[in-house]
Amino acid sequence: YVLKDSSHVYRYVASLVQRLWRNRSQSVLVVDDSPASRGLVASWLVRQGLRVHQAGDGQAALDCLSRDPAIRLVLTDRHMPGMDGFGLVKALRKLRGRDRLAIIGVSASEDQELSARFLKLGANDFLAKPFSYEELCARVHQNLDMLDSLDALRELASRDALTGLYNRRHFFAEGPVRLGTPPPPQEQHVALMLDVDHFKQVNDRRGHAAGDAVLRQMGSLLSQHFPDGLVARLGGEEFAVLLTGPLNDLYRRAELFREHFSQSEQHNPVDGQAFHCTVSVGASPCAGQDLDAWLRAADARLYEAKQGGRDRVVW
Ligand code: GH3
Ligand code: MG
Ligand code: MG
Ligand code: MG
Repeated sequence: YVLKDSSHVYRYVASLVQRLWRNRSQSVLVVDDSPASRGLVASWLVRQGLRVHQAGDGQAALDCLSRDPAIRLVLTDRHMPGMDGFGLVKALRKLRGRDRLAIIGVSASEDQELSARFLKLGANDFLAKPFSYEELCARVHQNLDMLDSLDALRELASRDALTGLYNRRHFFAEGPVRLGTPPPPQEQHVALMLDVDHFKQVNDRRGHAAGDAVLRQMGSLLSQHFPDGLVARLGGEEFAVLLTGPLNDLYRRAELFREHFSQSEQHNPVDGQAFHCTVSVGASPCAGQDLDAWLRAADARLYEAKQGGRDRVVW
């Protein structure tokens, strides 16, 4: 069998390994006032390799979720003392959307409306008691797979395809979040705007592939130098970094980066020729709460760097 269709076997093993790895890293929460049925469901999920928490009512479930924010899926009973299943779904949805936390409503009631009410309140799915081990596993995995797909899509939508850095969309979504967090004492938020010097010449003289290689090199050096920063390619050969730290430190790091980039050898992937590129950097400490104004200030410094002869950092 292995010899007849090895690629099929490979795919199967790969998906199995992926699922086991995924399960190990994911927590689920089982909420039911009956210790017996809660325990049974929990043991079935443990058998699937998942990390399982248990809670006896809605409030205990909320406490559990705040203790372990890594919980990805909640299975909840309908009838419970105190906060019941419907109350819990409503409360959970205020904390996290359908695309971040999966909720499966569970109940023994014969009421036909029950599943619809669970779904209308924000549950992703519904299981009617009694259910089999197979059905539980199928629903849990389908919901976890959906969350994984959405995570993968979100990641893809936030990245620049050429450099792997964050893209403009993500930068302008996350920038204000960073800006809204006050820096520790003695530290400041600083924006760097970076632009490759005479990049058009690289394209014109050496070809577009050589230009792309420079951009990828820029991406990898930026990630290497600023792992603590919000690093993005804003477009073309223009990059931005938001950093937090003591001003002197950040100044030194920006200078070190410029030097490293200018000294590193670039390679034309077409003819193998080596060449060098430089970068100009404008830096501005943050004043106020407006990301656009902050970036305009850094951009004005970048313009000065270009006017001043390029291959330099201007503050
Ligand atoms: P300066 O030193 O003043 O910044 O000059 P420059 O030549 O770097 O600036 P200019 O804005 O004139 O040129 C930018 C060039 O970047 C033009 C465009 O063709 C090129 N470019 C934009 N995006 C890409 C890309 O994804 N790949 C490649 N290879 N080139 C790109
Ligand atoms: Mg109950
Ligand atoms: Mg430019
Ligand atoms: Mg340029």
